[in-house]
Amino acid sequence: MNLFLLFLTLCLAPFAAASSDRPNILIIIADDLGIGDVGFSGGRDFPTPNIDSLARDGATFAAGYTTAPVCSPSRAGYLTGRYQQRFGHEFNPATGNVRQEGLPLSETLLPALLRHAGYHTAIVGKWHLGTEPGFEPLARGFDEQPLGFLGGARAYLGDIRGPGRTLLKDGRPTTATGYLTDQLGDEAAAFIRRRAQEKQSWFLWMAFNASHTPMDTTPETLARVPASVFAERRSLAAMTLSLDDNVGKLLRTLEDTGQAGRTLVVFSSDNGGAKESHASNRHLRGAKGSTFEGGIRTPLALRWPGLARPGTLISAPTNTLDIAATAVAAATGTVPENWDGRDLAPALAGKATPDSSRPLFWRMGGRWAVRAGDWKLVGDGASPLLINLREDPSESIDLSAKHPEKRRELEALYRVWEQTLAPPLWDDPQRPARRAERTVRPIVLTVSGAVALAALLMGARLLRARRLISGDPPPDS
Ligand SMILES: [Ca+2]
Repeated sequence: MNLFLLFLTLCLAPFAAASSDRPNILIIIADDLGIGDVGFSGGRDFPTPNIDSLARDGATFAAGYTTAPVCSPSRAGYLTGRYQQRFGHEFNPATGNVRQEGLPLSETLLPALLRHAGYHTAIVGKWHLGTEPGFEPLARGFDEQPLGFLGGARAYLGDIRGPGRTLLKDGRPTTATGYLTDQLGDEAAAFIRRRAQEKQSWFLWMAFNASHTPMDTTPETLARVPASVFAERRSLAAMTLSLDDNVGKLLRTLEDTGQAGRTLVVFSSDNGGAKESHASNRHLRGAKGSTFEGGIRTPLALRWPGLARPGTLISAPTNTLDIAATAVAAATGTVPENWDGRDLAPALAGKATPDSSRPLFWRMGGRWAVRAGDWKLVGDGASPLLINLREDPSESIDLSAKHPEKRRELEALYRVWEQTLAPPLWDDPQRPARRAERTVRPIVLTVSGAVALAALLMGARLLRARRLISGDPPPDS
């Protein structure tokens, strides 16, 4: 136990015996969904009534953000309440069947803090924060793992096994019995039912891998996709219908067991919608992997009976670090000093107005951004762009020349923040591909280059086709 936890244990000892006066906390995190894939944040082409009910019965965030445009660093930030670059977790871990260390052991995670505050803690679903001994969920503050896997991607059909992919129950291999999203939902619902018998408050990190690739669906959900959804997006729609069904399963279980009124429920994605899965970021520029809005904005809703009135709208830019801070404050009454988020409870209760000008930051290698108020400086290409998001939500007009003082101001904010960060602990596993993207363009100008590129693309298509046939998921991302 590190010194911080020891200190916390001593401080929170009086609360540990009975925590039923504090809300249960259910954090639902979806994978690679954009704001156009969920009804409450503007999705229109297929219904998500259960997810939308959280927004209707609670609060929505007009500018909800993740802290990274890809899976693992986003989750590292969410679960530590700190910008993940502060401890070097800037990139995804290595891709494929590689065992790798993950979220540094120096960091104390939200479940560990909640457990020390007397909560019973559980994880269902995707981890993606390390597969080596000592880095798994049960070593990082979770009391139980009803069902999950350690990697960043996994097939939804079939009993696929391998490092990061084998389904686990409390760290031990177990069997896939059906469509993965349904099996995860069933195990989470069973957990909620079990905990209804106990006085102790609980925390569940419900990490669906839907709707990350591979785009596995069932005939039943595909048949429910409206005819108007275009062909390439139908698998994403079916997977998201299943996700919504299973969110509904959890919400009904809360109702049926009398726990809905004392459970804080949050829904978000882990990064913006992915192009390859035909997710939708609506009018936003960019997609998963980018620090333009399409890579970092998320549908974000929170239901907190007795605190947030139905239909509450928070306009101030808000990120998942704030959600983590709100959760830990709900359980312990305070937010750790070294956390970056703010407790949203006063704003949700209508007792305070969040500071809209507070700067938010992003960095993933050469891709970075800072937002303060309506202004954003984004470096995701050759030259940083100065954007006014109120006037230009699609980030198409660079105002650097028109407002050089604003550009200097944002750049200075960013540089100061960057001084507080640690060097990345590992390299970007996607970097060789990105380097290839950059170097391949001039080759297209020559005949031999065109032939080489065609061969490369054909090889990639064949590899992808083989993966789809074999049910082998693509590299973690
Ligand atoms: Ca993701």
